[in-house]
Amino acid sequence: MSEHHPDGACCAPASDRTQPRLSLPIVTTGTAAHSATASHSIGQKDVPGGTFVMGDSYGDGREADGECVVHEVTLDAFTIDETSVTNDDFAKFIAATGHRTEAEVFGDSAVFHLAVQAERKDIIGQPPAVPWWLGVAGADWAHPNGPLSSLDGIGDHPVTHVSWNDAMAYCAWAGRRLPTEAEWERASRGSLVGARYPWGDELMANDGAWQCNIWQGQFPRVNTQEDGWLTTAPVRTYAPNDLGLWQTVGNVWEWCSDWYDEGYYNASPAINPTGPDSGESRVLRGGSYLCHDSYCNRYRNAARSQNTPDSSMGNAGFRTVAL
Ligand SMILES: [Ca+2]
Ligand SMILES: [Ca+2]
Repeated sequence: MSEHHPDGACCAPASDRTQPRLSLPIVTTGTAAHSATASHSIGQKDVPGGTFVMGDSYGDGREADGECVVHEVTLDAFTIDETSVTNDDFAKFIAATGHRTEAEVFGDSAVFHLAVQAERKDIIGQPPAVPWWLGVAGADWAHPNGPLSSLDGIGDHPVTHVSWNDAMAYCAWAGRRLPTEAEWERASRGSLVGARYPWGDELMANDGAWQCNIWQGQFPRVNTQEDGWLTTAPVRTYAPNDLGLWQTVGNVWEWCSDWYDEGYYNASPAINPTGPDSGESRVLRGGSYLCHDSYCNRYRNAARSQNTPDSSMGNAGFRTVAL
C-alpha cells in the first residue's frame, strides 16, 4: 500500500500493480434542475461561488493524511451531481461506447472478503497487510462481488470497480468532469462551516439513527449492519445535505480530479485550486461502507485518501460536475 497512507487500506486497497489489485452564507437553490447532458441524467445541484474553510477543524484526521492546515479557499460556482454515478448510469456509458474498464482489462479487481461471490479458483490474491481485500478474477463493475454476482437489484447503487481512468472516460462521453478536491469538500459541507459531517458534528441523529453507510461492529470480520448495509446502499439512502447532495460521506469513496499530495494544503492556491501538477495517485474523498473509527475514521468532510489512477475496488466510485 501507499507509503503516504500506511494504515489506509481499509479504504483503498493496495495499488501496487505487481500485487493482486487488490465561510460564506450559502444560498441553497434546492430546486436547481439543470438538465444534464442527454447521456447523463443524474439530477443536478448548484453550488454557489464564494469562500469556504477547507480542512480538518477538529484534529480528527491522521497527520499523514494531510487534512491540515485549515485554510480558506475561494471557488467559482459549479453544478454537481446529486448522487454518485449509479450502475444503471454507467451501463448506458458502456452500451454506448463499448468501453472496457481497467478491471476488465487486467482481469481482476479488489473485493471485500465478506462480499465475495466467486469460486475458489478465482480468488487470486490476499495481501498479508490488508487481508480483507481479495483479488478476484472476473470482478468488475458488472460483477461487483465476483464472477458469480451481477447487477440484479442494484441498478440504483453506485458503480464500483471503476478506476480514475474509467471515471475520466465516462466524463469524456457524458460531457462532464470530475470535481476538484476543493469542489468536492465545498459541496459536501453544504452551508455548515467546519463541520465534521455533511449534516453537522454528531455522527448519530438525535433519534439514534444512522445518517451514512459505514461499518458497525468489529472491522473487518463482524458487521452488525445497524445502518442497513454490508456493502453499497442505493444512492438515495439516508438524507441529502442542505445543498441536496446524497451520501458524499460513506457508501463509496469518490474520485476527484486532483493528484494527491499530503502536503498540498501548505502551498495550495487560495482560488480554484486544482491540485499538484503531478503525482502518483489521485484523490479519493468521502469514505465508504468499510470505514469504522477503530481503523479508518475517514467518513468525514475533510478526510482524504488516494490510490493510483488505474486501481479499482469494490468501495470506490465517482460523481461528476458540469463543464
Ligand atoms: Ca454499513
Ligand atoms: Ca460517498
